[in-house]
Amino acid sequence: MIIKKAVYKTSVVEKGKLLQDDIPEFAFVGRSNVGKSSLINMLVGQKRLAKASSTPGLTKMVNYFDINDTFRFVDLPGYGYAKVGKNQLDVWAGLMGEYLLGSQSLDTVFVLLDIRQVPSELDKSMLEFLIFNQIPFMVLATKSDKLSKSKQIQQRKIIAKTLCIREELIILTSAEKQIGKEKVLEYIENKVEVN
Ligand SMILES: Nc1nc2c(ncn2[C@@H]2O[C@H](COP(=O)(O)OP(=O)(O)O)[C@@H](O)[C@H]2O)c(=O)[nH]1
Ligand SMILES: [Mg+2]
Repeated sequence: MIIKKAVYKTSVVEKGKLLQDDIPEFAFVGRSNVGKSSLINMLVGQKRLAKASSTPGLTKMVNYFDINDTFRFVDLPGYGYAKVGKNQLDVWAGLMGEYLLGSQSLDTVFVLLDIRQVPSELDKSMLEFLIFNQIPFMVLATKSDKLSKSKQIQQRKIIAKTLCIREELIILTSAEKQIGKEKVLEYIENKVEVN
């Protein structure tokens, strides 16, 4: 699939205001700084559609992008900054939880993980949440350019094991080196076709 058109639609900061249109949505979640904005930009072939920020975790909003007039990318708030621990539940009580449980058009959640790191407790609870709620997901391991090929394969095994998922659910990506673009777009194309 070729992305011919990708435009910013809107941002939502308040609960109750999320879009409910009949357009399939592919959402991106992950820890702040994991490379979410960079990956969205890489997929659509634009430098700054989703802003890559160097001050992570400041804005808690849901950003929508219309792609090829057929589906949407949804950039969800980054999690895991500052107050973890007793406020961990706030993650699910906030906009992200409302989106994940309430969006009628959600097709798949792309969970981004830094390929160099063992998934955090929050990453694990995100996966458990998606599985428990039967929300389809794929794991995108980001920044794979930072590791050698053999290290990438090794890390992918570790991530799969930590999350108790099959390795095939993990796509290796790099926004820097344009890795994984075809695989992700092919996945989306197949999902949009059957809908
Ligand atoms: N080497 C490398 N750096 C990346 C890659 N993707 C993102 N980064 C860097 O990681 C930082 C966070 O990226 P950003 O897209 O803003 O992350 P977000 O907070 O998840 O949206 C930035 O400094 C990016 O330049 C990648 O594929 N390779
Ligand atoms: Mg970002």
